[in-house]
Amino acid sequence: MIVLEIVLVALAVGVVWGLLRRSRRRRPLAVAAPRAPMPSVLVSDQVARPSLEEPTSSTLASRLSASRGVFDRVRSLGSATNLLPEQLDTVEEVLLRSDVGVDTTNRVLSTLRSEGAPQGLLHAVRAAVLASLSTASRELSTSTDDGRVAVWLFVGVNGVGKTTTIGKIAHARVASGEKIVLAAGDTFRAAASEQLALWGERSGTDVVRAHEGADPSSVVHDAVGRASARGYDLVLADTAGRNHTSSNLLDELAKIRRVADREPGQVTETLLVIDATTGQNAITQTQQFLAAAQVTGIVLTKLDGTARGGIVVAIEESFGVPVKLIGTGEGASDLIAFDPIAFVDALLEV
Ligand SMILES: Nc1nc2c(ncn2[C@@H]2O[C@H](COP(=O)(O)OP(=O)(O)O)[C@@H](O)[C@H]2O)c(=O)[nH]1
Ligand SMILES: [Mg+2]
Repeated sequence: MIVLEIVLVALAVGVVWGLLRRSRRRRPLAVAAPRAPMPSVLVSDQVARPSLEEPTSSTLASRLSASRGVFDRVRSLGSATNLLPEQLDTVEEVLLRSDVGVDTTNRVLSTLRSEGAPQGLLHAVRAAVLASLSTASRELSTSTDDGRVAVWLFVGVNGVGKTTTIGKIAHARVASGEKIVLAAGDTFRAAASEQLALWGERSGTDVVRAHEGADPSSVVHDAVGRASARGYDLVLADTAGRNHTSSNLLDELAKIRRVADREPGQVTETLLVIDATTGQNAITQTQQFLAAAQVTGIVLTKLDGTARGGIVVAIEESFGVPVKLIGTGEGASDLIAFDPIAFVDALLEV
């Protein structure tokens, strides 16, 4: 009897133990689902170095699709060689809508009238637009006197894309082995230097920054000192762009430039950044800055978001300052050297 009782108790204990184990084994399974997305990996990835790779296989033509769309009607005239008045009207309307400006439009039309279109209208428009673009060098210079550090200053009104452009350039140049320092010279808002610091972190670039309201010239001065001490190649200096009609801003830019150009620094480029979506307003901004800032080249941003791509032509024809870079998106690799032929073909090629 006692043996039987012991066996029964042992069996009961075994069953209860088994059930407990099963339920214990099940419990973690039950809670595993909500715990699975715990973002420990994501968090450490973000902190370390988020990937800058984007799936950008799109062509220039597709990036410029809105501007390209404006030229659809010219493209459809294609190989017409006998110029009818209504065809010239179409060309005129399309050129004006694309924002190449009145002067360029008139010149293209008079070229068409005088020379005709022996190889077809599209070919003639392409040649005339290309002839309106600058023949000045579009190289970005880093060549300095011995022992000095090249500085590129980025100027332009608020929101045009200065900080983003600096981030993109840092990304590309660091990837090709250059050593760069970013100077957070927009001290107007703390968020501006944080934005630059983020780009610095993403591309693995040193950033010199100061507190909100600090003297931007001293930030640039410190960045040049740091680059010089470490034997770096280039300083990319951000600036504030609050208001292009404010003479204070232009005075401040002149001061930053003086400081940046003092040994061991040497300003080799002053790049005016312009937002292509502002169309003819861009022309007014260009005028203001050219007068004050010794601009050596233009960066035209946001060409992906506008049908007014012709503004490139208007700017170059009006001012003779070459567009050196164009922005075609918000990603790190959406900045390319401006190539007139590739650009005009992206708009006009069938
Ligand atoms: N679509 C598009 N957006 C851009 C481009 N360049 C800059 N941006 C955006 O424009 C906004 C302002 O840029 P930011 O660099 O802060 O301008 P900043 O005030 O001149 O420094 C940001 O949202 C950028 O992502 C571009 O080429 N294409
Ligand atoms: Mg900025």
